[in-house]
Amino acid sequence: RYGPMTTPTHPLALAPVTAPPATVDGFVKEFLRELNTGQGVALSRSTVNDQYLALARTVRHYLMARWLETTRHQRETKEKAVGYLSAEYLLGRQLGNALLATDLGEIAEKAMAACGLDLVTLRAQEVEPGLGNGGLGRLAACFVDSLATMSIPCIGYGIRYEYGIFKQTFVDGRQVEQPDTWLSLGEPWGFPHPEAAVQVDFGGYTETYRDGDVERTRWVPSWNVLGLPYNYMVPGYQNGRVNTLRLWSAQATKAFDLAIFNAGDYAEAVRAQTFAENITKVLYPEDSTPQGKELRLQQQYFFVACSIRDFINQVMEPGFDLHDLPERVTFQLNDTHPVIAVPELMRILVDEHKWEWDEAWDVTKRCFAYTCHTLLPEALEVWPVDLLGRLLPRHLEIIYQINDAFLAEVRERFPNDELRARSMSIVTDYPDRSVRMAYLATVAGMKVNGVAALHSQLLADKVLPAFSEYWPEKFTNVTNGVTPRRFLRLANPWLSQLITDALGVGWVTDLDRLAELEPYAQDEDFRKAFREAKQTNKERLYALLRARDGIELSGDHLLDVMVKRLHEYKRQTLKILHIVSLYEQIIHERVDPTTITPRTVVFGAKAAPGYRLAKEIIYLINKVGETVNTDPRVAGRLQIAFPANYNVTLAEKLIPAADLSEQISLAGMEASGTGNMKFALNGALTIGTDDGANVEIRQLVGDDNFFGFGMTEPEVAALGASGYQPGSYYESNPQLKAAIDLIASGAFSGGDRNAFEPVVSNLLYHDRFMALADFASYVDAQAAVEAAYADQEAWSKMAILNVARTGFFSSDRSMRDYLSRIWRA
Ligand code: 73E
Repeated sequence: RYGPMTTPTHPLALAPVTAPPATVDGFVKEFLRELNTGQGVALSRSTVNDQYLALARTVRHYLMARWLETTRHQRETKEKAVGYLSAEYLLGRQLGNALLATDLGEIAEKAMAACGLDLVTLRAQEVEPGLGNGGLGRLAACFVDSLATMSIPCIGYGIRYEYGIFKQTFVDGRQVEQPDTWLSLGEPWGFPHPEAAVQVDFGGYTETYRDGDVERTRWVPSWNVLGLPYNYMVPGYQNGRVNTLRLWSAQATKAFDLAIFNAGDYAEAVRAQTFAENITKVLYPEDSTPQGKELRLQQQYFFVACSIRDFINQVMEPGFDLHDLPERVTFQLNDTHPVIAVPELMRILVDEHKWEWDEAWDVTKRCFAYTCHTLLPEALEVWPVDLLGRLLPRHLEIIYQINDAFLAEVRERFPNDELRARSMSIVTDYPDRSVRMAYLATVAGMKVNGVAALHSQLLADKVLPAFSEYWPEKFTNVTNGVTPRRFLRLANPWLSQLITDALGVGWVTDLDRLAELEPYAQDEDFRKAFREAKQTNKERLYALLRARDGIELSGDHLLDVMVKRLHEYKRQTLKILHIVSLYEQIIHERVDPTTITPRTVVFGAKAAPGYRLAKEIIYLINKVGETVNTDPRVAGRLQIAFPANYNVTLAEKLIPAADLSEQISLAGMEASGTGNMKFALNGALTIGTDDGANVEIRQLVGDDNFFGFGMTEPEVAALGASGYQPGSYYESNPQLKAAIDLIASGAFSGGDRNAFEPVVSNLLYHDRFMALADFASYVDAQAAVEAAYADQEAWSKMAILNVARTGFFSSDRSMRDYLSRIWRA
């Protein structure tokens, strides 16, 4: 279909590709050429979208030589690569990052101005690729950024969803989801490579056959689809390297529709086509709680089958021995979503390459490592055997065989301990016969890591205790990180300039150097400049919220921000209880309003569309906001903003403006958090529990520069074991009672006492995440925040120390840890 690959014969074709001249004139020329011959419009008749697309393609040209060179170098040196397997990449906008990576920001700005255009407006035209839900997907995006910046060979593999995370709107305070049509105005960053398409099989049955004197198994699938790869550039920061992110899109195969066509049923053939393409149609909008849907398993197998095949195709040159695969790649499994890759590689080696089982297992085990991102039991993926057998019958057999061999080993090491063997079985019978994907990943992976120190400890002790006892050296920690390019240098140009003035530019790729800011905390002029940068960020945010959401914020307030997915364990309810309590105290004249620190609270949160209680909590926040914001009794003291559709683009404006970062999950529930790191790096102080990476943030910045509160994980466990009674906290704490009573009174719902019944009764009678138990401690910590904020000089010192002491949370450091603890292990 595509014709054979040819060898170039013209001498010009053999010269390396070069970038256009990095001058304003050179840039203008490229831009106009893209606009005229690429987009097919004259500048005078072009729309902002035309201009954005032409600009994106222009910047692409400057990266292209580096990309081709990186790829060529990789092919020739055959260095070991990281194959990052992730069902989600929450990339955020690409243009700004590409301009930063090429250092073309100023040139582009001048070039656009020379054309009568505004770079900021063109950048705002980009629809961010929201191919992830939250932290897990954003982490993958930070990691590939860091690997490119550190010149480490990596290919990121994932799914090119046609619809990313839904667009959130509010109608009468309730969340309404709209499809995310990110591709509809044209998408200039993806390069389709139909010549590298891969066929993926599903369904059917298995059968045995004789091959000489060995009996073998083969899979006879009943349907298939085609995986079409799109390559995306992952530019390193000003280092000449561009790695590749390869996202797969499903298409119908010829084989699939031909039979039906031949039968003369045109309509059926078209239906079949739609069926195939459904696989990559939409991102599942569940964060932390996967729903065991068949289509989701199809997505998972689809992208890993494409990716494993693709990687093998790339290394399979004449003379390459597949036994050396572990010397060429580690496939890092980003949670259990790609774990079906394990039986897939086994199937390729045993069924297709006809290896012995043990030989294949030895290679497979050395190819994979597993990162776990959760502790919530309901988040641990489990696939019913029925479903697996129907969709992937051969893989199910292979999983059984892996399990049998593994359990035989366990029984040999621990004879007469059947309970232990059963507790470690990959296949469970309760409540239904199903496969525990985390167990499969643990058995197959050479390493298993959690994402923060506390999380890795709890993972080993509580989620996988039998395994960590069995293979203590297999378990390790890599604390998450965030890319300083996007979340400091790009998102916060004013603070970045301050840091650069103090330290030079090296910090962008060496974030430990932020430690050198420490003495500046004592410098009055620096503190003043720091506060001015924060103020500028607040004004930028208020202008954006006015234009984007029609939200009017005013005043010189403490900016208190809680942005993250809406989930009970993250406890947005605790935050709203605190707000309601402040409000209640003012309107009932329990406090003198002039003694309260003026505060603006900003929420950002999407709820999974099927998560009922989470949506009720959104409704409550919006209704409390409506009431508080229009009540003259609290005017100038308290205001609430809940801009809809929190995403990476909004985060980049919100985080740099924040004074206070809310990280208030119940201890032992948030695996790590990464927003917490972004806020601290941007000079917000944290009010937080001893959970996830908060623990490490607090250790690094010091107790004096952190507002800690709440139960510790062992205290949570003890309270749970003793029988938690939320009602007793309500009864015994008048402030808490008054807040809950005010919500239940209809004060925020025009007198309707039932409006918040689901939230209120959940808190009073269930409160799985113990918000009521931590309420008193939270209120005390908030009082400490107010006291500290009253002394602006002291607050600035604390904020600067937060910046200076959190360089550890660069995702570059996370990558060094993966390299030393896992990928070279
Ligand atoms: O604590 C975060 C963590 O910072 C955790 O909840 C999140 O991963 C972040 C990065 O390590 C996470 N997401 C999911 N599980 N853990 C998840 C589960 C199923 C579907 C989508 C996302």
